[in-house]
Amino acid sequence: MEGSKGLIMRSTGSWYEIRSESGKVFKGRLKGKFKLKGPKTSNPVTVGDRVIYAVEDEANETVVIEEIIPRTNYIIRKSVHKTGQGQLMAANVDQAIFVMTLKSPKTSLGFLDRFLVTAEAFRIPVTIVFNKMDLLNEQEEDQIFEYAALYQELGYGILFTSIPRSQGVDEFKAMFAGKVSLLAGHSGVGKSSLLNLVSPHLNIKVKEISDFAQKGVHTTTYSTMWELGPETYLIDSPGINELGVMEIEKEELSHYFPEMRALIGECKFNNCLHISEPSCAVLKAFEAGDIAHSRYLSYLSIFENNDNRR
Ligand SMILES: Nc1nc2c(ncn2[C@@H]2O[C@H](COP(=O)(O)OP(=O)(O)O)[C@@H](O)[C@H]2O)c(=O)[nH]1
Ligand SMILES: [Mg+2]
Ligand SMILES: [Zn+2]
Repeated sequence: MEGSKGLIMRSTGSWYEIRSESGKVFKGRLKGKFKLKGPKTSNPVTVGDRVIYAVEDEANETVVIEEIIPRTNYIIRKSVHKTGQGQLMAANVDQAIFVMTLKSPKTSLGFLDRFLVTAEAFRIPVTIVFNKMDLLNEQEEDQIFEYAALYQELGYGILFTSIPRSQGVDEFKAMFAGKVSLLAGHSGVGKSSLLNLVSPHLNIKVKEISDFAQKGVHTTTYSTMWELGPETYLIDSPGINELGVMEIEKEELSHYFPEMRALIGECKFNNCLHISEPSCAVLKAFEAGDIAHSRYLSYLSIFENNDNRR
């Protein structure tokens, strides 16, 4: 059993829950002299990490984590205690699914854009799910289609859903298969309801998934991973909705707006911030209507570090 491969499903700080390839769950700890290769963080291993472990105690089903398999990506957030170290929230995330609604409750484009910027920074593809389509009148529906066209053009996946109409529900279920996903969005948009359709037996456990959007409340939290099906996992991270407030360097910000990223090389100054510089390709595109007003506003808002989460 030496050198088996496993998946980290849960962490409590010093102990980890590791799923073997055959589906057995072990309790594991890090090897004493654990060599860290990744970023400097308060927790070296996180949910979603693929690891190599060795069985330590067969009877007690405990293992020792010997190695972390290189990550395809990871989510890190500034440490609660500002020790300069970040906290790893999750690793090897295949996709994020962002559920939003135009009303009951309203999700602002600013909140969406902040989430998208963070996802771009961590290289996580996003699908935007517009839920509660049944609540919209014709005008509001047109508004949603306009949003959808904008974000589709930017490269994001789009899905329209309504639970009472069973609209988009099969597509929603299919999105999860064979992937490690994050589910995000404001409280009340329908995440739990949609998730119940994907995996009814999880029902109660993940009821409060990603519903931690309370402003300013930072607690030490650990992510958990739920198995929805074969090779299909959902990361439940209390910090997901806080990702939108992650600090990003001003100089880097435009890299995380796909429509700006393509233009950056054309600005006169290579350190252009696209605010008021002369011969700025981004400003030119904005003035020509090639960059959406709402997107540029989000850029400015994040740039100024305004709290624009709602
Ligand atoms: N009209 C309508 N209501 C929905 C839909 N999806 C969810 N809801 C309702 O919205 C409320 C909040 O849903 P919930 O799943 O708890 O949202 P969460 O906070 O994102 O997990 C519940 O009363 C759901 O029944 C939908 O597509 N249409
Ligand atoms: Mg919920
Ligand atoms: Zn510029």
